[in-house]
Amino acid sequence: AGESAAPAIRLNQLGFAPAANKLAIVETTTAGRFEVVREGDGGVVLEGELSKPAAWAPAGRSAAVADFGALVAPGHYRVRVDGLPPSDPFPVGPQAYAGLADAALKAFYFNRAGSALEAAHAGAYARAAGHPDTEVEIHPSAASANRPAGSVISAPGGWYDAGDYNKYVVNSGITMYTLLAAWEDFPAFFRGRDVGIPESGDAVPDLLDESWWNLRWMLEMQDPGDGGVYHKLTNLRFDGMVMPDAARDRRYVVQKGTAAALDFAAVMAMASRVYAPFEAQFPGVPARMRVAAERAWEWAQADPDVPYLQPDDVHTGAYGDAAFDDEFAWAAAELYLLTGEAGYLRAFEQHAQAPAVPSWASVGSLGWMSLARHRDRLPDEAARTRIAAGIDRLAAALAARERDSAWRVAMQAEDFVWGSSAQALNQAMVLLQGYRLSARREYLDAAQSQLDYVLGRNPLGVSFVTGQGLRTPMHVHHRPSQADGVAGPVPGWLSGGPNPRQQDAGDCPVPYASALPALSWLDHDCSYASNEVAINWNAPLVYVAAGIEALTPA
Ligand code: G3I
Ligand code: 9MR
Repeated sequence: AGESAAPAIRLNQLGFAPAANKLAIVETTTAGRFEVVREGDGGVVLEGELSKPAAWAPAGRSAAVADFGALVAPGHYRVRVDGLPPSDPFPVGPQAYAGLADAALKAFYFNRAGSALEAAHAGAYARAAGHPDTEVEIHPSAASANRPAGSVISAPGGWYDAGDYNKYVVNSGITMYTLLAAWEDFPAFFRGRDVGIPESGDAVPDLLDESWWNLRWMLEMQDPGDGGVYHKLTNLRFDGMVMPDAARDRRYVVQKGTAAALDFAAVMAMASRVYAPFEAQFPGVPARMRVAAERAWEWAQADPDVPYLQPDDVHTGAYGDAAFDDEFAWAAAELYLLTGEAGYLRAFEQHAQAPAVPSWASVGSLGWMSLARHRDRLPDEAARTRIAAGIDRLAAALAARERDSAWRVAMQAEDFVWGSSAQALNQAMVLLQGYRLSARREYLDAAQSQLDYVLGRNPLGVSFVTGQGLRTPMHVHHRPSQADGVAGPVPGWLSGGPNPRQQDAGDCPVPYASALPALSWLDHDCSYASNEVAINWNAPLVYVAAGIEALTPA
């Protein structure tokens, strides 16, 4: 169903839980009525008035809202409006997004570096191992007294970052936060899941087994000599569009930097806390993570302003960032929660800015969210109030934007950046944080609305997750998906989404159909700027799918 035309009535292609808010968007300029009909006998189960049509700048189109939240009976339905083709059929029923959360987590397994994927777990996507990374060269930019340029280290495992085969510490930062936060916020959901990875069925939830695959790689990215952390493990140039085992270029660790050290410190401090109850399965690991976090923090105290500067001979992803207050704030927050030392809380207060929707380069709000989650460990009521209020302000602003937009989404033109689908989901994560703190139903509904956007209630009528929905991306920029000889893409991956900058236009043989922010998407494997996949984009998909599943009332 990948290429069929999108209908004028758009909705979440996976449907809804019975108690969820339920919206459809009708592309129309005229007011009118809508009805919801049962699949099968066509019986009308609900009628209502469309909202007054309004424009939405990112799509340059007018739309009206059909609100059918009153429909709670499980079943299969369509939305109908006179003069338009009916919507796709959609289900209402329990466990609406449990399978989505599983698939989104399973995608990380499919991107494991240094591991064969066996058919028992990977099915049609079974493949040989690639990139063992047991002999990785120290790039001249990363040389130190104990590890001179050209010497060799071992840093196996981890996930491929995205559609490429390199491994980047900074992008692993927000990714690990989001996955471990999903565990901390929704343990009951994840405790019961079996996503079919080699470790499924052991004493550790699959979410934490899969996360360990990347954490154990990250630990090797720290120089034992000085505690500094390499920015990335990479080829000098991107691999061709081949399977992992056919990609044999030499691998390097490149330049230590402040962002890598602090993201690493934050992740290891958080992971030390999260894995502590699993000491029996990971003996010695929480303590090792704590030491690693403290050493990286100390490195950054001594080198507080070392941006990543891409060496001339390195041409892979940069993940360059020159502002470190947010990384300091996040790492300080996690280290405070791990150690209880007041100095870290002072450091958080010194560096923290008002929370913003997070991204790989903007991680300050991750510290706010961790402190809010563990606010019982804050020293006093004033601190607890301040942290909760900071998150609530951002959630309230996003909910107001969602409420006031014609497409009922907080996304505005400037949110359509490289990875806009994840921007929508990170907005949803903030809304869910706000909901957890205040139980304001409008925050949960707005988060649902953001997920609806990603799953098809958008001007393209596409569910941006491979294999999840009726019209999904078929040609993501993802080397295994392109090279494996299987017709469909590897499932469970979030496409980056519309990005009007179109930085890949020169590499694409076909033009984008539109330059409008919300329409600037190309389902072609050339399109790394709008149709790549990435671990930091899939992580909020895991978080939001599980969170809405867990938080929507039964
Ligand atoms: O910093 C400017 C900001 O000031 C401005 O407001 C904004 C407006 O669009 O642009 C900002 O810079 C953008 C930057 O991301 C930060 O969001 C750049 O235009 C944009 O080109 C850049 O895109 C990054 C892209 O790599 C190219 O470097 C993406 O965020 C990042 O997700 C992506 O990551 C790649 C890795 O490099 C390699 N692996 C695949 C991965 C996913 O495509
Ligand atoms: O495949 C690469 C993708 O993972 C990156 O996100 C993207 C931007 O850095 O670059 C892709 O590689 C392309 C390169 O930048 C330009 N020549 C074509 C490469 C493959 O499409």
